[in-house]
Amino acid sequence: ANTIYRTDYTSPPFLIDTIELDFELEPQRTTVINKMQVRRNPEAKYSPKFQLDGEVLQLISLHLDGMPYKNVQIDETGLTLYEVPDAFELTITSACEPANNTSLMGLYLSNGHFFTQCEAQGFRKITYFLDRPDVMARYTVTLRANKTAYPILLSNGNLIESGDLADGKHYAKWHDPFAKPSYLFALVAAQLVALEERITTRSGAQKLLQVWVEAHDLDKTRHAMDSLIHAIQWDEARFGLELDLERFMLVAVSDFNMGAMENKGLNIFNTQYVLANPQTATDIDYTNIEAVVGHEYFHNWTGNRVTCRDWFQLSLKEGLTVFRDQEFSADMAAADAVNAAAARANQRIENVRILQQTQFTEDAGPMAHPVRPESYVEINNFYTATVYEKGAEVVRMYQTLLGREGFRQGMDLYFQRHDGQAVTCDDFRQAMADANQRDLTQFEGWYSQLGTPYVSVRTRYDEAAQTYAVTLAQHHKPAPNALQVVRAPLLIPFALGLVDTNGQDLALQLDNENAPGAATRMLELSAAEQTFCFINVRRRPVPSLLRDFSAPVIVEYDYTDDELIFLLAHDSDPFNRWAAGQQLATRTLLTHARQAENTQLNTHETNPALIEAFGSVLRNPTLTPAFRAQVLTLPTEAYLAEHMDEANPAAVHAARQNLRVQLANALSDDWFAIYAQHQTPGPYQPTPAAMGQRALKNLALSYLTDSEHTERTLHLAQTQYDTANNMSDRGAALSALIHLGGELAQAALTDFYQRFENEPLAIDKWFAFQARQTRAEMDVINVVRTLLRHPAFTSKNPNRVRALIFSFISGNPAQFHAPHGAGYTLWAEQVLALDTLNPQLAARLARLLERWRKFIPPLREQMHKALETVLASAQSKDVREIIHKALL
Ligand code: HT7
Ligand code: ZN
Repeated sequence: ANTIYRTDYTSPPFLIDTIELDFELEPQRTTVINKMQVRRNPEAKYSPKFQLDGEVLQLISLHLDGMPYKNVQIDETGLTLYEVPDAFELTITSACEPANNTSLMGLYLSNGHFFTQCEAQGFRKITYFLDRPDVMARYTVTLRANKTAYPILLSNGNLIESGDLADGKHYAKWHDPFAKPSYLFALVAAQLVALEERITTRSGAQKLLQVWVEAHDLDKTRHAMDSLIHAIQWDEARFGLELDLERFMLVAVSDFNMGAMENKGLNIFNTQYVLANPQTATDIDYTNIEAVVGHEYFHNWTGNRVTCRDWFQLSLKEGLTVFRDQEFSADMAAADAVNAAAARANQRIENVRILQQTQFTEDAGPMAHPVRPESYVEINNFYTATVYEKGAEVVRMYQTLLGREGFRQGMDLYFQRHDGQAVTCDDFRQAMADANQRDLTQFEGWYSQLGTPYVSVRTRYDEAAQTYAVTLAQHHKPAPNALQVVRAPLLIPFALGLVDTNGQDLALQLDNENAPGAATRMLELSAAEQTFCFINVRRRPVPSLLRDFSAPVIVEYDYTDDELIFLLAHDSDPFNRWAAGQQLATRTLLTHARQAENTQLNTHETNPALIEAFGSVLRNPTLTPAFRAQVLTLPTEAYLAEHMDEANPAAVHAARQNLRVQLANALSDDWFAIYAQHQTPGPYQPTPAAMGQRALKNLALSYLTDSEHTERTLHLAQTQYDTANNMSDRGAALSALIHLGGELAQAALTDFYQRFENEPLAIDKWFAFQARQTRAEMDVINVVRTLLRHPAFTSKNPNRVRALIFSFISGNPAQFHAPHGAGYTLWAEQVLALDTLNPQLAARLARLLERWRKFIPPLREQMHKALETVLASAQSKDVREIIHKALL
């Protein structure tokens, strides 16, 4: 298949200033009349031909300046027009088949209603166009459809006309005043109702906000609306950015490949990221909705007003917008919290946990790529943790280096320079540099180099001189598959503190300074190796390294267990306190995993120091419940397997389960006490404080299911299941019952299904709970196979596929990687089944085996066979690109 290279970029030879679209919406065959004003791009190389993108379209007619035009060639990628004038009007009539579109890209049906998804290249499945982000046009869209079946007709921008037509049809005409790339086009034709609010923005303008959903979901829209209002206010306050349209709409759709889409003025959301009431949504759902609603809204400026020149620049909008949504969530949590710093730290821990689990793994595997990739076969495969999560860390580093004020000035200059343009990551970096009069040339490496950088740290205390020298050296591990060899030192902001033996931070003074300064120092590592010498250090301190995770790197430093325990107890930086606990647990777990591999794991062997350190955190009333829950949550099995030389999921599971049992039994009095103390009586509240209480209480319940107090725990779980007034508690209780097994578990599963039969998002949870169960005596692969035949399972709904299949493969590694290899057969079957139905989703599933080389030989060999099986039959370029790279 064709590989597209970043360095091959050329400006579009033609520009399209306006486009008028006229849709005759019919499920089987929708007709689209597309009238465009086209002109040569004065800044591009002359091209004798005009090529338009178009896929799976039936061309009906083509007119140039009102006359039929015949000098055209058509193939499966689009149209080529020859000998066109310098400026002209082109009218193309074509048809597409929404009812047969299972890819969920372009125009498709979900629950019988029309929706679109155009990013990245779906618009070409709707009509012929220059489907690339640097062609920005003004859209006027007329929708015609049957009024009874599709009473609501929506598109981008402002409604300018609507009315009835003959034959029971009606129409609506929309105009978007802002020029936009085709990937931001959207339409919806459906039977929906809306929650509405009117707000006044900072400049005094009136805006209409709508959250459109199916009628039975109207009671689940309040939280999304509140999140939208908060996002609008936050962007005004933090970045001076106002909503620029008269109305802003969110629409929920059940069949959707990703989380949501930022179409101009008409954001379309996976129902999972809009719908919430206490009965159906967990605390995590509430948190995610706030983040995703914020994320899509923030794209209105970072992505829509200033967009990407080409898809290699995807992180320009995604990294920046993830950073913005992370800051929004942190500010929202801090605003509501008694301890704002703790609330922020909690957010940071959550973000970094995801980065380390997903992006670090990606960056060490065959799909490793820079934040600004160099090439792709299928762009949909590059909506990755690297582009999003590492991209957000890269943006965060500007703020870390330049300060909040400096970062804001950089943002202001970026909008001043580039509003209405399609630009590059370099343009963003230049705005940051110029606004702060700082040379950021070296910072380019963060965009162009793949792989997670390592920073190894050496320290030397000189008692006589009372100095403490910290040497930082940056290096990379060899890139997988020799993907990239050229490396230059990066500019790494490295936050450091020195903790005195009494647990207090030292005021830091470098050898070239006159007086001591703050307790945390932002060192700038710009060379391969640098030494920083601190003076007036009276005792040997314990270094607190990379505070608040100031850069997306892996720190190598030989802490003793005692030092980690000390930091866990005393570090003033909550992030590093958590990180110390995780490092301590990881160390113990990896040692035990190695023992388990050799069947030497003594299940009675304890690590008393670790248990005592965790117990102290658990009992410490000065720490927030949310933070205690973070510390007591052990690293995932996937994370641990990634840290073995050769991943052995069974050994990791045995080790982790063993430590859970130890923590459960040794601290059982504490867990029972915590469980009793952290109840949240009264109506459900999705506040950070209440969420923290539930997180810790439900963690206690989960540990207790692994304790020897089975009967007592069973009683707690059953009572919680029966009396819960919210999904967090009911879900946690169900999961506890499943873990304990037996008839009560079966009864609870049946009850849960009946209770939520008409709530697809809750039924997704029902599938996921079963797929993730880890009871040793359960053959979960057979549970999954049985569930695949359940009437409520369908491969056409991505949420259902993710709930059952993805949850099993990523959430249950020990069972998925069972030695008989049946998990891999299931994987191959499902990838191939999805390959023709929904290539984008199939490729995401395919990626779950890309790290096959990392595993122990018997598993590796079976995975290899499964990959070969898929390679032999896969059709889509999406899946083929993944398998091909995995096998390289
Ligand atoms: N910008 C969007 C990315 C996206 C997408 C969304 C839905 C379906 C397919 C998609 N392909 C790409 C989502 C975002 O980052 O905000
Ligand atoms: Zn985004």
